[in-house]
Amino acid sequence: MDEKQRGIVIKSTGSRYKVRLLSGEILDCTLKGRYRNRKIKTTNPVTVGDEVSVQSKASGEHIIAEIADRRNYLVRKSSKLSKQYHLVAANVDQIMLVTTIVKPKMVLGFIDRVMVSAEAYGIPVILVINKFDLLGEKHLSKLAETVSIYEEIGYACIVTSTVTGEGMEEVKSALTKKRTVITGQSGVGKSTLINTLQPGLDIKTAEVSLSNDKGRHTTTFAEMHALDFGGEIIDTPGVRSFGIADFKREHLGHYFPEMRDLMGACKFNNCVHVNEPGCAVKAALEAGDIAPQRYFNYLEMYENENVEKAYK
Ligand SMILES: Nc1nc2c(ncn2[C@@H]2O[C@H](COP(=O)(O)OP(=O)(O)OP(=O)(O)O)[C@@H](O)[C@H]2O)c(=O)[nH]1
Ligand SMILES: [Mg+2]
Ligand SMILES: [Zn+2]
Repeated sequence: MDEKQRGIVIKSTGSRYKVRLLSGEILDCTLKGRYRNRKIKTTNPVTVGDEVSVQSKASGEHIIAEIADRRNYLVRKSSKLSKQYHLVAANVDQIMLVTTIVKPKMVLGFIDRVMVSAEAYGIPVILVINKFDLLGEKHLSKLAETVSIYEEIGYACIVTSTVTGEGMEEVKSALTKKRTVITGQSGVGKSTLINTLQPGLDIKTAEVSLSNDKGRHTTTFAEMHALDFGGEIIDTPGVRSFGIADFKREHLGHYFPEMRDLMGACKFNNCVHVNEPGCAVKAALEAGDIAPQRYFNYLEMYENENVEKAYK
């Protein structure tokens, strides 16, 4: 008789999936028939973090037979123009967003786009600014400004270096007993951070190319790794941002905590904080209580009716 066991997807490479059973055993699985997501159109039906049940055939084949409802998930557009989404990960407790001031250079608006998606899905974000060892005097004000903007509105920020070990204890305690998906542009050091936290994994990493200051998409598939100090982390390929499957620009202000806090204070209850008179958000901006660059990025996302900018 076929045996059915519950487990969690820890890697997906297109048509093959690695599933970790409750016992800890890891099985190589395929998917039963053509499985589709009911709620959103996605190019991949199953993603890392999915809870599944696996049928093991007498022949030795293992087949994913069911996928449990997701508590949350992150998507990105599968290509620049397509309306289809690619599931990045599911059932996570938090997002660790890794950025750098240099190598690669911080991309304007990148942090905010990821944070807006995370807010839309109700997933907490920890901001990590890596490669502290590379920062000279002239970069320190940018670092301080970034940390202060995001701490002010309630995000935890950790400054790290995998070279000097700066911030690594803080990262460890933020990850303990949680399932975290790590994200950020290619080359910021996501895989290196995981290798530093969990020696022995030996995840492949690669240098940021000198000519264009960009990473090379060294990680090509998302994969979940168990952490000895408790918790698990999902390494993902570099992205520019996530999407929101049912994005309505009228809701954008709800995804900026500092604007959400002012909800109800604007003269019009459907104020979108662009040109309306009596707007509390614009008043807060003028009073210096909202960071100009946050508001600028809000406008940019609002005007483009999209959170997800084309990424390379
Ligand atoms: N100087 C310095 N270099 C670092 C640090 N962390 C990582 N690196 C280097 O940055 C380069 C890119 O690191 P990866 O870990 O491959 O970057 P990634 O974010 O996983 O990139 P993708 O897999 O392409 O998304 C490697 O050469 C690392 O050695 C750091 O704190 N300081
Ligand atoms: Mg990587
Ligand atoms: Zn307003």
